[in-house]
Amino acid sequence: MLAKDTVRQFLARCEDSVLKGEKQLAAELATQSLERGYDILDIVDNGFAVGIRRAGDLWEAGEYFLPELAFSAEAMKSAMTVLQPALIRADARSVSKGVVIIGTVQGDIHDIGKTLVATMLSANGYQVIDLGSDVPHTRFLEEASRHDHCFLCMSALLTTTMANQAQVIGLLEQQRLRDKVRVIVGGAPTSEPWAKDIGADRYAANAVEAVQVIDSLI
Ligand code: B1M
Repeated sequence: MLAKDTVRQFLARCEDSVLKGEKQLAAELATQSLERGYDILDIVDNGFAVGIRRAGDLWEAGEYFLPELAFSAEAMKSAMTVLQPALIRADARSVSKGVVIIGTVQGDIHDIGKTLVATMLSANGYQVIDLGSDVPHTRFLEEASRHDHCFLCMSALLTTTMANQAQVIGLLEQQRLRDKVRVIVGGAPTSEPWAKDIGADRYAANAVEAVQVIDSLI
């Protein structure tokens, strides 16, 4: 019981460090979570990520200004930088299960969730080619054309950029690449029906689901 309370308090501190945009503290807490042997995914999902989402809610409510949201994002990223190598080490497989190309679509610079998905896929034995954020459609196509078979994961966090996922799929079809690429879409405004509408192979709601979905497509 005491241990549970301690973890809960620790998660609250992680959340708070991101909410308040305390970059150094977030990195320190991430380091401590490794030293204490906590479940890293739990720390990310139920600690740091809660903080960044709350910051977004405050921004939407007009209580935070954009610089405050940006500070929160910086704090989240500093924690992720500490945790990423451990996430990969935690579950790394020696043989690649396949190539995954991942990126956030054009016009969209949100990269925290995409990077978490990329990290989890690497940790689960995929060779991940991370194209970053604000990725031009042609860049996805260029990379896909280099591989015999691959998975393409597109992230979109804005309702104004999610349509770019559909455009990339259209271009894959036009260039006759669609048959050798399995397309999985994700990001907060996207959904299972959206994936069906635009002709994606699957939708994944989060990083863990992305691994499960791609495993099921092999
Ligand atoms: Co922005 N932003 N933002 N933002 N931001 C949102 C998305 C918003 C919902 C905030 C809000 O209004 N509450 C809103 C979008 C509204 C809408 O479209 N309907 C918004 C807006 C409007 C904007 C700007 C337009 C603001 C402005 O300039 N006026 C601007 C856009 C700039 C641009 O992209 N062109 C902007 C800017 C920013 C910051 C730079 C300040 C910063 C981004 C920093 C960065 O990423 N480097 C930021 C942030 C931090 C957010 C919120 C608060 C948090 C996003 C995040 O990192 N979440 C966000 C509000 C929110 O999400 N509640 C918001 C944590 C992350 C772990 O979760 O990204 O959801 P998430 O990823 C999850 C799943 O979605 C899924 O798995 C991940 C892990 O579990 N997933 C995938 C994601 N990608 C996947 C790909 C897959 C599978 C699963 O492939 C198969």
